Amino acid sequence: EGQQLSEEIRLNQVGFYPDGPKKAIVPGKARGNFYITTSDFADTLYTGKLGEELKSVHSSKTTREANFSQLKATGTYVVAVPGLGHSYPFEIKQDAYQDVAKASIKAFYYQRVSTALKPEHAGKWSRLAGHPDNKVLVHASAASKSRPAGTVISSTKGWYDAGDYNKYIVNSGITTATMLSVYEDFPEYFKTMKLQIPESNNALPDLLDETLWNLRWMLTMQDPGDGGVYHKLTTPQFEGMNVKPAEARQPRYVVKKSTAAALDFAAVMAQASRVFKKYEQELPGFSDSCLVAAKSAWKWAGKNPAVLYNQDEMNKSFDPDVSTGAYGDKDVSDEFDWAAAELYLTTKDESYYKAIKAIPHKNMELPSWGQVRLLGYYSLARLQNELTPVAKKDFPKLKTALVAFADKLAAASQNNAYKVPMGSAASDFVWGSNAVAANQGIALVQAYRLTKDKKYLNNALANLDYLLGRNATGYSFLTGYGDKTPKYPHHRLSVSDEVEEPVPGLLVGGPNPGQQDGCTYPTKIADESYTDEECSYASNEIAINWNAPLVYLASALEALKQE
Ligand code: 9MR
Repeated sequence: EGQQLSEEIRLNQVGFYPDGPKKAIVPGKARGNFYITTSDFADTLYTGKLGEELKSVHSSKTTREANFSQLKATGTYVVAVPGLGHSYPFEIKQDAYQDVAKASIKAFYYQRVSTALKPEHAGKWSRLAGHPDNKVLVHASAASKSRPAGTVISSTKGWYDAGDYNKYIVNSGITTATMLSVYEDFPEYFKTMKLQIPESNNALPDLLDETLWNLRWMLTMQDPGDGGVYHKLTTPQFEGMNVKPAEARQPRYVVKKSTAAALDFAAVMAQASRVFKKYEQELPGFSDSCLVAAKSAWKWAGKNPAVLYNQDEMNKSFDPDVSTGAYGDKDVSDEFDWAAAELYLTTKDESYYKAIKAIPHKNMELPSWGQVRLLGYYSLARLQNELTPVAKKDFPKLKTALVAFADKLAAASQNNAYKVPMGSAASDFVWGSNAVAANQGIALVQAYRLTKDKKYLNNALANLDYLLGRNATGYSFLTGYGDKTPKYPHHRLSVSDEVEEPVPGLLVGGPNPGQQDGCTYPTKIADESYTDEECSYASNEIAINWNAPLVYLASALEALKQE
């Protein structure tokens, strides 16, 4: 019985750890026993009972849990449910998410700007160089005394932000910080990881080499005349979906300095200065340059504390009009706190710490490109043993707040149709909801690091299960990893090349009932509002700030699995 594939059985399509929790979610109409069999159905290794009926908070659907955590033998299996069918085959193995961790980092290499990708590194996704960005124009909105409008500057390298070809400092901020943070939290794990990138044979861990590609670009976005940082480097309009990097001809501009850009830049550069201090020999002076850049951006922000990026306003006064991504944050108080925390941790100068408004702030909000306060808290927690007296005194309160934040997430997974922290609130399903799931995972890993309570790690893992298939859509949202994965992401690199499969290792945005792209969706139900179509930039685009928290989550689970 059960020998026909049922996509209604939802589970992490990549696999499970032998000693970890293992769950599939099946429709509520199923009842009775379920079986774990070998993928040829010959042997039944485990018989379990489906759980109580669980109600979705987003639709009238109900589910039941099939818990087979007790099965620990490595192998390839299916979940079989009488009357329903069987799941995709899945593996129980050590290092279950090692490939996911590596692929999600390698995806950043595929996003590199200003360079050719060679076959020995990129395989069939090799491509010609594009967007040299060595002749970028200063947009009228960004003109300064030393750099009047039309000045040509060089601003090469960096990562393409997403499915488009532009580079945005605000979004690079959280992304690059998340990459540096996973390294700072788990340096041992990255020591030997090889990604087959051009720098794989140098002395730096590949993760840091990849991150350097973007840091080098970010540094060029600071006006040396005053320390201000351009908000973005962009074409006036998005390129067509079929334009390859090497064929793109629109002029590129650096656009308007903003407070958010200066502060995100300051935070990242302060953290980079810390991380690369150990590599003085390989990168002489780099760490110091980062700190100098961070301090002058911080000073600029102090003098210009409320320059918010408002594209419509900008277009009223300056030509040419710019219609690409805005990343227009309207509240930069969290950016001030984050930059202050990173500058404090790198310099141990308490005047930076005193610039943080309150520790902890009463609004604990999950990190996203526009909400970065917790990034600073994570760093304070990471370096808790290095705090000076003022900060040390506050730390117990901060720890309590971080753990309480994770407690809410962990509790939410208890009354959720997929038994995951993600999606308990309708507000989780924003544009880029998959990054909400991944960032919740990071918050849970942080709580685990503070308490060593496995509950947090298991809930972080549950959100990875969510991303890799245990969700209301039945997709594993990571290109190339899982059985049912996005084939048509809104991603110019994947659309414009001649390769059938999309670039691998990219996390798509995920369910978003906003449906701002006007594509055809299967439903308006929040947790199912996803469509695997090129047109769907609101649910099926990829973005560096969505990949980075997946890098963190998968790498952290791999690094911590022995504990
Ligand atoms: O991730 C961004 C999301 O939070 C916003 O709601 C959305 C609309 O402003 O923009 C998203 O960011 C896009 C950016 O503006 C341009 N590059 C692609 C990004 C991902 O869709």
